Amino acid sequence: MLPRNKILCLFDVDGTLTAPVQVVEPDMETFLLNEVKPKCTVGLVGGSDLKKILHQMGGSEVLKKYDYVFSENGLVAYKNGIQIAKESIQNHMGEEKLQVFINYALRYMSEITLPVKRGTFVEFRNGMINLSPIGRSCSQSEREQFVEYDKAHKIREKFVQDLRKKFSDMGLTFSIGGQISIDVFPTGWDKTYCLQHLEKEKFDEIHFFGDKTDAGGNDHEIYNDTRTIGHKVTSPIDTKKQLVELLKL
Ligand code: M1P
Repeated sequence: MLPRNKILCLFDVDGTLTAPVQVVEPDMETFLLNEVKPKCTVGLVGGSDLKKILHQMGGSEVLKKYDYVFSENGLVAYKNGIQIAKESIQNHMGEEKLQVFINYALRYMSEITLPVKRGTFVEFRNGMINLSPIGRSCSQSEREQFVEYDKAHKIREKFVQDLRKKFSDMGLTFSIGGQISIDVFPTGWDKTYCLQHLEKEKFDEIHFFGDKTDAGGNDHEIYNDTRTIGHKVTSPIDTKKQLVELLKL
């Protein structure tokens, strides 16, 4: 067995350590901290922002309990409770390019006619821009109506095709994730982004555990990355079972 500082177990949060959008179970937390952590370095990597990861994993003490905490796929990175990196889309793209992009997207959306249109067509987040032709402030029933309209008229599909053509040289990825919007982020800002923060640590093995490892899932890239040994899990119980086998607990 490798010494603790040579082996890293890196965990997706949602669906891997916790049930989807739930808080970690106390016995899972005890298992991670009392059985797994003495055997290997432990890191968390989630697509959500830090606030949500801390909430799901047990509060602000999480930053000190785990060796690494990577929120927003590692755009915000902590090691032993200390922030070691912070990146944002405006810093990466620069204001000028950002405005060219946002202005174009708003112009495009202003020319679409839908059954209803509401507000917040552009939501600016730390690591991505979320574009919604109906507007994020729509009601639940308006959201559901848009889902059906979009299926029939391919509003988002056509929008993505147009954006890909128009901004082919901007190094951006356009993804239809949810129901009413498109996520736009710099190519490579998936979970593999966090691996750059680990390079100088020279781990012999980095084991990644995640549940959304299939193509299109947000664990896919890091699970298949040559720098990691990927473990596909189906639930927190399965994660625990696989750890017991891997670490011979
Ligand atoms: O399911 C993930 C997506 O959830 C929301 O999408 P929508 O509001 O379109 O249903 C957004 O938060 C989006 O960014 C995210 O990918």
